[in-house]
Amino acid sequence: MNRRTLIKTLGLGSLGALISKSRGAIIEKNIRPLVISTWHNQGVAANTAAWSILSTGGSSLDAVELGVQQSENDIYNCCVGLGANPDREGIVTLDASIMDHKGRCGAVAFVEGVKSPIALARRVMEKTPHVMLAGSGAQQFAKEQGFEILPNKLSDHAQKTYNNWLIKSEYKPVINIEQSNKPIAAPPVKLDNGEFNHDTIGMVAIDAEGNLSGACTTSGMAFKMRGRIGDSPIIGAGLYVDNKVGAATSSGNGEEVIRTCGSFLVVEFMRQGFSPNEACKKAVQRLLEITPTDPKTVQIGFIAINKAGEHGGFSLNPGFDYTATSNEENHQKHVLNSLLK
Ligand code: SD4
Repeated sequence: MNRRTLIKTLGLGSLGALISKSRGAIIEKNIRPLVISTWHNQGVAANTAAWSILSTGGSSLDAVELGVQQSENDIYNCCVGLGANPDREGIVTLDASIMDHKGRCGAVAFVEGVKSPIALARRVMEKTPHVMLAGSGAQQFAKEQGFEILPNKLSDHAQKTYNNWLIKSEYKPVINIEQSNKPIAAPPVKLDNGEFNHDTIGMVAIDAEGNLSGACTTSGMAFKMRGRIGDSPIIGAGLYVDNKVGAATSSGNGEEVIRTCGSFLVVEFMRQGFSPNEACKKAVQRLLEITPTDPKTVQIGFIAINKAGEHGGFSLNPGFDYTATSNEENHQKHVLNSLLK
């Protein structure tokens, strides 16, 4: 009996107790609540906040919003929120998306002066007939919704990093800027080169009711061209949730993720019965097949959970990790396997 027949025969596709096939063995779990987020350094603070909601019976939607806001509020974060690195004109522009178990989604892209783009993305989802607002329109909507609009003023560390960048003005994304050999306590944490050690945060969660949600928020690639939008606010690229199957999110070079509809692809592989780990690996393999970029020069990581509370992830190059929190795991760090070594 093949996977699909098995799932069909057992009627599990619609019941939600997904079974995934891993290394020949059928695994069935039912772990909930559960939250995972990209990277361990910022993931602990984010998961702690999300867990405060999930562990008391709250919804995965509230959990992921509060979770990723920890990174948005962290003024030392190089890659999330208004303290992050700017574009090449010296302006911080933010991207974010959120999606819930009902298939509702909202996103903002290329937005300036908004402290919590994820909260704004949620407003787009809940208060408008649209999915995505960008640029000045997103900012206008933020004002209408009572969000404070802050002037563009770089944080001290972003100003310093930007000044350094201006010397050569070379756009050269650095892979694994997040990787550090230092033990991670609380932010801010510096890398050996003196730069702050954080990244885009993507988070997916399942609550006690079994409902899935996800959120992703970022300042995008540092020193990007003005107007550039990455994968993080694009539903299906940086984030995707299907309440019958699972949820996935990504971090890394967004252009590569957009090209592959990465998070959607991960969820579709889980729908076919692959475990979160295998689904992420297959999405990275697809990416490698079609990318016109030298794969050694870019980094991409996907992380995912399925309806049964299994989680996993896979990256293109080594050095990527994520944080898992459930009744079984206390902000556990998981290092991703990678396709290239
Ligand atoms: C982007 N995926 O804008 C984001 C950035 C990121 O590590 O994840 N950086 O492409």
